[in-house]
Amino acid sequence: MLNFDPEKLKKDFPIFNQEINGRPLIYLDNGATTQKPNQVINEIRRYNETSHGNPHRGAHQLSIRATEEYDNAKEKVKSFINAKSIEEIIFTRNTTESLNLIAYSYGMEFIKENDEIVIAISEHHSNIIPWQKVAKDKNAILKYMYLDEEGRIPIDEIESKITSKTKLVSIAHMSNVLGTIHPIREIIERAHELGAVVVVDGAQSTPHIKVDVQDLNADFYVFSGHKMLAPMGIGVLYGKKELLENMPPFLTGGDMIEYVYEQDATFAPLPFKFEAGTQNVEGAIGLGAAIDYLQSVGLNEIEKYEKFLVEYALNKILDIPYVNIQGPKDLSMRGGIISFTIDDVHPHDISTILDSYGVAVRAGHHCAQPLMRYLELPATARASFYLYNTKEDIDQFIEGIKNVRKWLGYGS
Ligand code: 7TS
Repeated sequence: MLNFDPEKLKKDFPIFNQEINGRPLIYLDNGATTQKPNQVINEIRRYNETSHGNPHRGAHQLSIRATEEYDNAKEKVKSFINAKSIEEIIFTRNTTESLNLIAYSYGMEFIKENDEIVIAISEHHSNIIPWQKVAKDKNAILKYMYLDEEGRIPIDEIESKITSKTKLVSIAHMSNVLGTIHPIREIIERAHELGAVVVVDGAQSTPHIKVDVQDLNADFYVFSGHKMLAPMGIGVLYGKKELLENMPPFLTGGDMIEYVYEQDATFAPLPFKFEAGTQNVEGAIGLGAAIDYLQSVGLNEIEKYEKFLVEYALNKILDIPYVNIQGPKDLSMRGGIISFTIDDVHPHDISTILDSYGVAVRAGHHCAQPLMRYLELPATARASFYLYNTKEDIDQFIEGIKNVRKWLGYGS
């Protein structure tokens, strides 16, 4: 039994008060970005109407209020992922910026010639390109863990790729294409035994499953607000304090300094050392409100509900002979993402035809071109679920799928 009613919860999201092509909007592109509840929209409005100022810069009331609200949002993030202190929480723009910060600051400082960096073939470009750059600049080696036919990383692949030469492993907790939940606990244990640090790209996991960075023992954990009901332009980098303390600043300028002299400067303590310039305060406040909302439902409940939705959808899709599914069949290894193809139909046509049924799904390479090449697919269509999706949404999605080939003139 669920502790929330998805139909009722959906009413919190004003975007659903509209029709698309004469049908109720069915939003199944949550892997790309999510919608906002009134609780988040109203909180950002309240901040702008009562408390907007530049934090950490002034003694006047609005600056003080903005500082308190910004710091309070950081406290919420800290508790949400169970970090030890707010010194370990850096606000960035998004997952991409968080990964770049780690690559430029940690990678450029600590990766040396012939060191190995290990990632998975299923990574998003954001978790590939920064490591390509570090590997090229440092004459290091970028190695890939490959997947089995169900999109999982086999244990022997982990053991053969992560070795004593490995200095850093960077891995998505959940694949944005396959929905696979990777065995990051095992990967972290193996990497630590061999002295490597582990970066976890939590862009697709943090919104959907309970994340405890201390329990996982992740060295870095990154995610984006806009995939978890918050605005765009706010992201998070969690890093262990002892690592962050030894890393040089990424961006430099205002707010990240202690003393500045003509030729030199000393830097502010954590977390401010990594937060140069005026920050996205309303984004942070929106993220705080989104966390409150998610916690009021409960991450374990959300995960359970999404598993139900995926199972419901997969059972229906697997009955359709011309639809092919990517990713693990075992539900315990996958989250709320279903990538699929339809025989003889380009994924962009699937997306366009589903749009005429009011159903929003993504089509393309999903910013994972090496994975697409590995799977020998030009593209897939992808449905990705969240807590406001309902069984009826899936029924409408399936009805749309059953009509795709008919639209294009096939018999069935
Ligand atoms: N890592 C993963 C696993 C992602 O899914 C994404 C975004 C990113 C990093 C980058 O996040 P950003 O907020 O910095 O852009 N993934 C997707 C997607 O699957 N469709 O659109 C964006």
